[in-house]
Amino acid sequence: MSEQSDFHYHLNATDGAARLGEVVTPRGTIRTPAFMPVGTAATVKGMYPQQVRELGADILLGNTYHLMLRPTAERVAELGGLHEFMRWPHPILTDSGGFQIMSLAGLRKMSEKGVTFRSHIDGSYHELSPERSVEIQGLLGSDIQMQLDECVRLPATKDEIARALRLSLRWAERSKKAFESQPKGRALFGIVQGGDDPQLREESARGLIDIDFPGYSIGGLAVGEPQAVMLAMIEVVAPILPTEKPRYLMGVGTPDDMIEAVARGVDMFDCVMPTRAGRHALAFTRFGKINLKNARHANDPRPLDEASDCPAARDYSRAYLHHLIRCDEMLGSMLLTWVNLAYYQSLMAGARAAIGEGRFEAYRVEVKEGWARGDI
Ligand code: PRF
Repeated sequence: MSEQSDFHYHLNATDGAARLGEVVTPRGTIRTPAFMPVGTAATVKGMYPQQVRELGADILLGNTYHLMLRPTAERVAELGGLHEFMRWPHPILTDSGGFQIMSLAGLRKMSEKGVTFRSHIDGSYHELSPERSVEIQGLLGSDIQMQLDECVRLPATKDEIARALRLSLRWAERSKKAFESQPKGRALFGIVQGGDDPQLREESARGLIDIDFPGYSIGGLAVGEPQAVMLAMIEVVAPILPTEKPRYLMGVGTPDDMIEAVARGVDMFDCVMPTRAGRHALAFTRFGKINLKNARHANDPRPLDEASDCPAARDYSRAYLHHLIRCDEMLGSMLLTWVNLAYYQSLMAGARAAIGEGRFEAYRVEVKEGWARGDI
């Protein structure tokens, strides 16, 4: 495979700490800052792949944990890999499974070797080691893979955070070794842990940089700490990370979290928020959050945002959306998921344009004023 098709990152412009760039993979280029819609079970719930693409998504996220249980990585591989299986030919990033085991699985046991856990679906026992996680992500055909890590919820003691980050560093090394046999052009990211402790964050980042990865994830945030703590940890980690590699803030977040993280040098995000909130009647717009369950929308003929490019935000009345939700109609979930993913993508497109033109600070102020003003 040529140099050209190898995985790499291009930093095209900076504006303060904010970065405009491109992550180049053989399956396509990811324009950063990027939001990656979550396609946990080989589907972005309620959306057609082509529709997600048309909103401007360059990459989706898939989950080792869910896919190893159903339909299994081996089955996906036999069926041609995850891209072919779900008919998404563009890049896919997969999470390693540890975080999902912690939040979803029953009975878990952590050891140096890995994690054993019980499936949340049928209670069956499974094992996940750093090596097996990378093997599964390889079988899926993931373009950007994550090391297996241990994420501790906050608040936690310094000892507990230190133990988890050091275990994650040892797993990072094993993951990298296991990844060596995979085809060129794919990437494995190390994951920075270290909780809410600046010293431990630095230890984690430096340890991963010594091992050397083509990109770095920032994990262990948005797990119970205030936003100010999360942002402070990004301010510790981002300046240590190599400028020529992409940085991915895992599982974050709200539009405000993303704008603030971009301002501190983060390139990639994923979160279930736009899709999950959409299934729960919550719309993200440039006027802030709008809860369509609220009876005040029952007779409102206005669309969510008449100036939006998204048909779901522009062409359907709030009264109709409210009605669909009241009746538990699946179109209600589909339209609001569409609205939210369109908004998340437009927020990132706006950030990229602003960074390129050296006006990111003005953009940040402008979007925040819109959320503060509200929709009426
Ligand atoms: N580790 C992994 N996946 C994650 C996280 C983490 O720390 C988070 C934390 N916000 C979300 N997803 N592997």
